[in-house]
Amino acid sequence: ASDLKSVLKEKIPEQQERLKAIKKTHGSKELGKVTVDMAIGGMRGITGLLWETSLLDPEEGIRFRGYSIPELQEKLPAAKEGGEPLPEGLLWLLLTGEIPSKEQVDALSAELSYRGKALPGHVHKVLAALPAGTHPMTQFSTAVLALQPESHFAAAYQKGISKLNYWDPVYEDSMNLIAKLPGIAAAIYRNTYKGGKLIPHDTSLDWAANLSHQMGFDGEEVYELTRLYQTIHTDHEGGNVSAHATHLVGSALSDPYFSFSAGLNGLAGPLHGLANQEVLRWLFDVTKQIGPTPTKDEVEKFVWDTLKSGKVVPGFGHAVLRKTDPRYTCQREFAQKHLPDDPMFKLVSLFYEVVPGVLTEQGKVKNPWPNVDAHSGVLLQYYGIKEENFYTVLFGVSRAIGVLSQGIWSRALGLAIERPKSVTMDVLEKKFA
Ligand code: AMX
Repeated sequence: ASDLKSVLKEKIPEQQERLKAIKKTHGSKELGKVTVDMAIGGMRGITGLLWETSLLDPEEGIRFRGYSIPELQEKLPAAKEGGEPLPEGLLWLLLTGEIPSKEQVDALSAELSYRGKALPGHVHKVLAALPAGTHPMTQFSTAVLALQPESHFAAAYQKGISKLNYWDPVYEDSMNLIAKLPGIAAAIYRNTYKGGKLIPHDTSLDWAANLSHQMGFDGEEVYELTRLYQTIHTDHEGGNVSAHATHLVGSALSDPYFSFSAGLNGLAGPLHGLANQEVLRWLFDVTKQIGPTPTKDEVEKFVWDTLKSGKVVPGFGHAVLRKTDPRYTCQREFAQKHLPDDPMFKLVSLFYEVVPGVLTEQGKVKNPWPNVDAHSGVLLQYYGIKEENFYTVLFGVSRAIGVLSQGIWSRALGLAIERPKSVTMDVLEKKFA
């Protein structure tokens, strides 16, 4: 068998056995301890989730099924010789643990193209009914939820599907949803910024190029950026807000439409996915206040002013990472290759020189280095995607690939409904009195 679903299906029994064996031999062993600080501090440092598709190392950054970003750029099939990876290849890898061949990726591109061809008419009506000025992330989450009536899983559950087969309709829903996201995102973009004139899906293009094309941006370079962008934003292990929200809601056996819509609502927060929008606004503030080519000293003062006014420096810091995000680094390399003289790229580079020193001197942050969101907006600007409050939608399209892949595995592995214990302040005071 060489289609994705068959390859995945073959892998499920061995992984079920593997988990059973881990539970049997290690089930009662301790993974760590929980302190009061952890309960108060966003559960930081608690290891309490199973997430197969990716793993984050604080120093090295993300690995997808064991592969770093530079390894993926080398190993995953590209649209053209030596080009950026196709996100369809990463989807294959996340679901199966195997690097696909170019033929397998091409077949998956064609399958997604087929599944994603048409958006149901009512989704357009739902979007049109929202008031003008509705944030693109609100539109995005609403559109995903509007697709929920198509859920195969919800229908199968109503008919009484056995838990052994949950993964199958969850797979169908996830693939249908991933396939439709470029069309949804592009419709939101065209409605919000381009007068509502939609551009039809092009069946000759891969999934990411179709996203760019339907938004109105054509050309091999912007397609390459979209492929890279859509590959690197997919997954960042299980505890970040969008992944965890998707996982949590899915654990109640809410279908992929419900659970991914929940993940998007979390991604819309300024401390998480909305940071890419905030970075751009912040860069514009600098150029507005100081001019297009600020000096190092001026930037340093601007960063201090941001901190002193009680705001965060967007695009810097991370809950788990302790080094420069490799997702930042690969975008920087893309910029060095394709837009080395762009003034906005130079400004971002200047911030890379200045901000870590200031944050270190301030002495509060655990990680002074830039994350993925510090760089993405500047690349999009360069290719004409100027509307920064749309950026988190592009992040969300990519995030679907990671969190829905894990969602399929969560059902295949029979993971439990999430229900951690909470306490009151009263309990804490009495317990340690
Ligand atoms: N600017 C200013 N202060 C910051 C900061 C930043 N970039 N990053 C952390 N801090 C502050 C925290 O607010 C906290 O202050 P407090 O003690 O007064 O509450 C203190 O430093 C310690 O925080 P931390 O342990 O280093 O970080 P965290 O795990 O609590 O938070 C994160 C992580 C990402 C929310 C935080 O670094 C931040 O707000 N960064 C800016 C927003 C951003 O870029 N978010 C995107 C992250 C990547 C993503 O999810 N897409």
